[in-house]
Amino acid sequence: MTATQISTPETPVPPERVRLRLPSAGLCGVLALLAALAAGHLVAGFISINASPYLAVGNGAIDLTPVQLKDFAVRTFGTYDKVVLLGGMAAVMVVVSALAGVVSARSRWPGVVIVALFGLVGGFAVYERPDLKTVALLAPLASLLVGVTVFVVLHRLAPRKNAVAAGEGASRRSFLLGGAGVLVGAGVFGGAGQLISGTRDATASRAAVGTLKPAVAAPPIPADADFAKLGTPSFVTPNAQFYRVDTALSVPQVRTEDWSLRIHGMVDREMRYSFGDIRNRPLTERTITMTCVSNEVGGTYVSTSDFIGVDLADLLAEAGVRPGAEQLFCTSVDGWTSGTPVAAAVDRSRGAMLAIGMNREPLPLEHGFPARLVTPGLYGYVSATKWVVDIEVTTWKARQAYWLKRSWSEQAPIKTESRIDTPKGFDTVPSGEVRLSGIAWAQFRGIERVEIKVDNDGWQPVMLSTEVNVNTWRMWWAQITVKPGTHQVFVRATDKTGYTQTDARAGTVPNGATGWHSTTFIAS
Ligand SMILES: Nc1nc2c(c(=O)[nH]1)N[C@H]1C(S)=C(S)[C@@H](COP(=O)(O)O)O[C@H]1N2
Ligand SMILES: [Mo]
Repeated sequence: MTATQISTPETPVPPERVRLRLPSAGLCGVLALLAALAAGHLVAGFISINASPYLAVGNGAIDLTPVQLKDFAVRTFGTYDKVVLLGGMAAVMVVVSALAGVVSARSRWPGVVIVALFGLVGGFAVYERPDLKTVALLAPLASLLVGVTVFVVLHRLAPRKNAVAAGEGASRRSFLLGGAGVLVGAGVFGGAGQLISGTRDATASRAAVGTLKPAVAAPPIPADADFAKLGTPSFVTPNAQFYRVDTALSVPQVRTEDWSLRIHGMVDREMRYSFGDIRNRPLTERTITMTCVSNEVGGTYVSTSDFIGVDLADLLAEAGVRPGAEQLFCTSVDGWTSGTPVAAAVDRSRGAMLAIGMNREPLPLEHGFPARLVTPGLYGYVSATKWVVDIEVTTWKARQAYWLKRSWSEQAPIKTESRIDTPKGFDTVPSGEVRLSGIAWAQFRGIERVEIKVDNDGWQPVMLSTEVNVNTWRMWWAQITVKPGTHQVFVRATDKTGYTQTDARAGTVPNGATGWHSTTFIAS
């Protein structure tokens, strides 16, 4: 005991004297939150990083977010939508926990209750995840216990308002020391959780698969299949640039040895395939352009890859699809589901695949390693389950897939679309001859014609690239002559069924955007 502490009055202190200073009270809340999150993250490192209450709450928030808001987030922040979500959540949590501390200035109980509630929300979010077992609840439990304990301890250490000046110094010192300890501990334990989960990831498993050689290779892409020199995308999208859309906050980590695909439901024989079973079959390679239903007119959620895998129709034939079956209810390891029409999946002319590779490499982890579905001509949410582990052959009535429950359509053929890539909006180009370029797609029908309309002129056809196949995009270019000033160009495509894109604007919900893309540029 130091002399200063002995001099603290022993007489009961009036209530206003024991109040915490508000900044320290707020700090108690925030530090308890950090400690709780770190403890949960550490325990989750040993089970599954998705059991981390922070990620589980984020994933839960994604599933609960109204469809318009989610669509807005995907369109606005693109692949960063998840960073924005996690950052936003962190901000909200810090504010709420600081408030929890502040309202506990007099008594620790409000804060204890709020911190415990945080833990329960985390526990509920973990409990709700289809990919986690009951042991995963240990992570939010650790969060709850550590959060409450840290809060109580710091609350006891925190300097009191109006405390006798002599006692205050010591108290503030031990509080700051305790706080710093919590901060360092949270960093160390949270980081350890991240590292430990990293040792369980699928990177090594993917590397072990090695280069994939198809038995039936896709025809080589002709040199004039794109106009990349004029500003279109390259015909085949490099894996690292392939658009990514999914609801998974942390990329599911599935090692090949842990993966299998079950096909069951309205089938004659239930089938189960291991990764080896698939990989050792003769593999087929197909060049396919995928598109997301959330792609706005002029958007970038469209990419092309040489997918390697096996015919989905072969696997379904081995299982023996029974009459009356309508959809493949496909489940990802993270619980996400899609409903693919059986008719599209068994149509060999369409060529739906269980893919294990993109551009001769195993699937990148974020694109579904070890295996995913790809169904040409249908938007990804009904056709392209990543990390797929289960296919239940069933009816539309019996099962409702993830996005179907959230107001998107059951049937989702990709709409005929076109886009202008150059000039970009508000580019300035020399007047006179101007080159325009872009892309068009109408998967499984094929592009017949692309036209542009400059200012008030009529529609004029453009040059199309060599067609690779009807399931891929086609590039276009045109040369026009313009006077100095501002010009607006529209583009529209016609597919091989004779359908020409409508100018009627429709949003992405429920089954894909419509309308003509346009660009406005300045000729100087
Ligand atoms: N497991 C899982 N698979 C999924 C999704 C998802 O959220 N989870 N999103 C789908 C959607 S909406 C699209 S457009 C495609 C995108 O595939 P990509 O990320 O490889 O481009 O994946 C589909 N498969
Ligand atoms: Mo999508």
